[in-house]
Amino acid sequence: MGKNDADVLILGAGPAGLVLGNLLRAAGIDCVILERKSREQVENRARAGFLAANSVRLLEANGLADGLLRDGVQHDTCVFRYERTEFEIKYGGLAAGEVHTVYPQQFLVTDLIAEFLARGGEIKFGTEVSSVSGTEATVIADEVLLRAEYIAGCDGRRGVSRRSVPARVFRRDHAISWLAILAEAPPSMPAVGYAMHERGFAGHMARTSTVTRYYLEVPRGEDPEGWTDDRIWDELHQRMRADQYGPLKQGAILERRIVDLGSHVMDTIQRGNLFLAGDAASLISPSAAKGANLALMEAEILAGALIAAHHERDTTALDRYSAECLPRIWRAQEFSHWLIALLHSPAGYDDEAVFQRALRDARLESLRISRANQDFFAESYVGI
Ligand code: RFL
Repeated sequence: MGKNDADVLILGAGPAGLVLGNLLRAAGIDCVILERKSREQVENRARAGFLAANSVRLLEANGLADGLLRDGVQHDTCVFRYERTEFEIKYGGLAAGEVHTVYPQQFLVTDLIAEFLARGGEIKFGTEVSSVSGTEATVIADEVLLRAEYIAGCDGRRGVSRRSVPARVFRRDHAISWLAILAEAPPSMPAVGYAMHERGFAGHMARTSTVTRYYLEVPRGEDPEGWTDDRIWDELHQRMRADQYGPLKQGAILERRIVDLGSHVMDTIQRGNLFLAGDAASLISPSAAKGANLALMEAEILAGALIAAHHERDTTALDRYSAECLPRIWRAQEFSHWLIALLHSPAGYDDEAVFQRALRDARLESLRISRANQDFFAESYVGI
């Protein structure tokens, strides 16, 4: 280890940092993960659930998929409900031929922590990083200076490592907010339901046989505590047109939080010996379920580049890390923007609102009747 505290210091024990750490440990690289929360907190943080086929392949190929292959559920269906009708896209049977595996993120994180420790990795929980230097390859954690050969900034959307990379940052606020709800209730439909209603968007995403995620579009600045269980179910029933298509399976609301839909992309995601991955590198709205999948893809690319640099002193892939990741990040962003435009449209009856809703209905109609449109959707939805 020499004068360094580790070969690679990883900031953040989320999906990005933990996959990276596991791949580096498998290649015999010494790495330490610094995580500000406790182990219990990170193992209980419910967020994503939809893993793309490529993410599953990556986890399987690296011995990280036992839990998700055992308990994950494959989903290949998406339902769109709107004023005119309801239709279903079975994307698993379309051109891309791929499905999602639904496995809650906190289960994946729990598995990845256990495996990283079994591979001899070290995680310092409850350790807050306050600054990072990519040029010096140092971090300050709990007022102690730590050194490494390389630093991986996997500390998410509110981490410190992003601020240490002088990059051009492209931000987009979609000016849309969702109330993200976790309900202790079985899914009400196979996999994903998107409902467009004059009261606003409502979404349904399967999680496990006993927990389902729902979303409700709400005004910006809404207080989640103003949403009682009854009010949530009433609103979901209206927007998902339960009268017409059957009631939702109800249960206690376990979590309600506001998610402001926004994106940011940094161009570049590296500086000296500091490399960003996951939400630290780019933020994407949860509409298309891409965030955790991008995090895994970047962790894989970064692991390969760090292994080549450490073992073979070949930094070609590290030098190209941003160039390798950014086109994939932009493709995910493009689809996420497309989907946001499909799912939301202004209320009211002025010309602009009616025009926007007519365009939205035309897009839905193309998706409903055109196999080519459905193939595009399937490939973009499940691919990364
Ligand atoms: P994470 O998971 O946020 O982990 C970052 C970690 O860094 C720690 N940290 C620090 N540690 C030390 N010092 C500091 N200064 C630190 N600052 C931060 C944090 O405590 C944390 O443990 O980032 P990562 O690894 O990049 O993973 C990204 C994913 O978590 C995220 O993209 C997804 O959850 C987004 N997302 C979804 N993605 C999907 O692919 N499919 C989905 O279905 C999906 N659903 C969602 C989502 C995100 C949601 N929210 C909460 C915005 C649903 C929701 C509601």
